Amino acid sequence: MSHISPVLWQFLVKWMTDFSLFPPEASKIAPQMDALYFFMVLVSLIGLTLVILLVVAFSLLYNKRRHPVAVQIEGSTLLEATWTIIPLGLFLVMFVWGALIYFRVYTPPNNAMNVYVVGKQWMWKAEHPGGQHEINALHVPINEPVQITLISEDVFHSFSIPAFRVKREAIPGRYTSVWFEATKVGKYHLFCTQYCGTDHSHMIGWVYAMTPDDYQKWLNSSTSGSSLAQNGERLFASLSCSACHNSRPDARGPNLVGVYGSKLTLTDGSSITVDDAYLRQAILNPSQHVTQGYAPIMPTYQGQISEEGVIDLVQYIKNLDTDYRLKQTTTTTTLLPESQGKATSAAKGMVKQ
Ligand code: HEC
Ligand SMILES: [Cu+2]
Repeated sequence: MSHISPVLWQFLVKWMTDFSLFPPEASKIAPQMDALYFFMVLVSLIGLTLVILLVVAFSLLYNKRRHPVAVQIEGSTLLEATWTIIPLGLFLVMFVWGALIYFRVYTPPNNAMNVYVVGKQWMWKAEHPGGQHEINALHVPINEPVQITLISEDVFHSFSIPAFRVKREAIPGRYTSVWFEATKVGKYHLFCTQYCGTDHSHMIGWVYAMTPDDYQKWLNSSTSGSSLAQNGERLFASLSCSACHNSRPDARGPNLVGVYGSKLTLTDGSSITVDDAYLRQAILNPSQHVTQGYAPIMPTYQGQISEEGVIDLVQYIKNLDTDYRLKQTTTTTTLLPESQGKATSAAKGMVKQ
């Protein structure tokens, strides 16, 4: 849209930003979304003007003084076809345009970095893969696609960053995701836009869009000492997952190396691609989908692991197909003296693969 009149566009955007009627355009999708929005406003304004003009014109042209006796007018096919086809065309343009943007917003690119965000009465907790945690704040690099994997610990929340034009529900018991690519360094509002209880209005925070260099510095300065995957590895040992999931020939559970992204065949013959949501489900509700060739002996961990813990486990299992294992084993097994034996045997089992 901006090519129509750059000056007018600049003026509009600046005016609206300064008057806080409109959030800044700070992501790649924002100008595209706004173009559609302004198109719709424009079409509505034209329609409104047309209707008002006709009302005024007709009430002057056909008032009682000029036409004391009403004349019955039969329909006009041409007229009716015109006022049907033109609006239909306009609405179809909006529909197709909107659908294209919708698919773009909700389909993260494969190379997107992932940040987990957990909503809870009444705060947003963000977790970066490196283990950096933050509350009611989210640091992201600019010019890089960022995927947010969302979940709620209690009720429905809605994760919204107006400056990026993204919004997605955080649902208890299910991962949802949204993605954006920030384009401008700055500090932007983060909201919960779903009424979620007494302190809903306090469920707000800030998004800090930084240059990749600054983001890297921030990552280094806020590290908690271990990555999500490392936390997950410790949980994997302390919850005795490794008792069944190892690569020993007599293992009672499947080997989880490389399971992420693979296609599993289930006992009912259907097949399923393993993603974050599937891993979460497999841990908390194992009897729902049982992998073919295995007995349904895995206990449920519902209520025993927090959402953050599940995220750690998911991140650990996701990374089992990389050389992460080899690099981390030594550091991690020394961190948890009480379950060192278990951790080491798990590590041995996994590394062999
Ligand atoms: C008593 C043994 C046992 C324990 C303990 C156990 N599992 Fe399992 N797990 C299994 C079996 C058997 C399957 C395959 C059958 C099924 O899908 O339920 C499985 C399936 C899975 C799957 C689905 C992937 C696949 O290849 O089928 C995941 C993910 C998983 N387990 C993770 C875990 C995690 C994480 C823990 C610890 C919190 C854990 N398991 C504890 C036995 C176990
Ligand atoms: Cu909320």
